[in-house]
Amino acid sequence: MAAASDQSLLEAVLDSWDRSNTILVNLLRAIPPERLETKAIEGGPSVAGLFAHIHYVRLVFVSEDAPEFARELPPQEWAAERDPGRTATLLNESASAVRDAVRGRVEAGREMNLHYDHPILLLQHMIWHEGYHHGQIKLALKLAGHPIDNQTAGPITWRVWMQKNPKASELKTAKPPEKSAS
Ligand code: NI
Repeated sequence: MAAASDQSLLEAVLDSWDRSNTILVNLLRAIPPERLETKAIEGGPSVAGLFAHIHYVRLVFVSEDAPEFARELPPQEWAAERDPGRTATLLNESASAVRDAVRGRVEAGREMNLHYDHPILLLQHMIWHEGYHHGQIKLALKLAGHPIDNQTAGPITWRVWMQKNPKASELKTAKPPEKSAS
């Protein structure tokens, strides 16, 4: 396969990751802050805890598989952040770490250190993992009597995957911030 074609496939894969993170952050922003403590079952994780878990898992896999792109791990996997704005910032940062790790290892032609037959599988694993928890979050809200209706969910989730030439405003959260200096 020609190198140019490889590059365009990589960009498409990275775009899929950006869209997946946008959808996750859009879901977070669609949930009233007072409902972040909702749980599907007694003793299970809260909605806020699930978002924290997603962030943590991203960073653990980056640290294990491409440590040159590792960022500081939160002290606790399920430590729920109460401020959705802060959670959104963290999710954008960990999305950026995954993106950098996958791009870095693909472009360097290097394998991941511990898992995966190809660096792109890290990204696809995270998309699968986060879709799994996305459904759990929506179900928890539904069971608590606060469903996100389809009119709200459609444009901020499925449409982000499918639409061609998404408008810049809708992609804004898709672009993780540039890596911070810290
Ligand atoms: Ni999980």
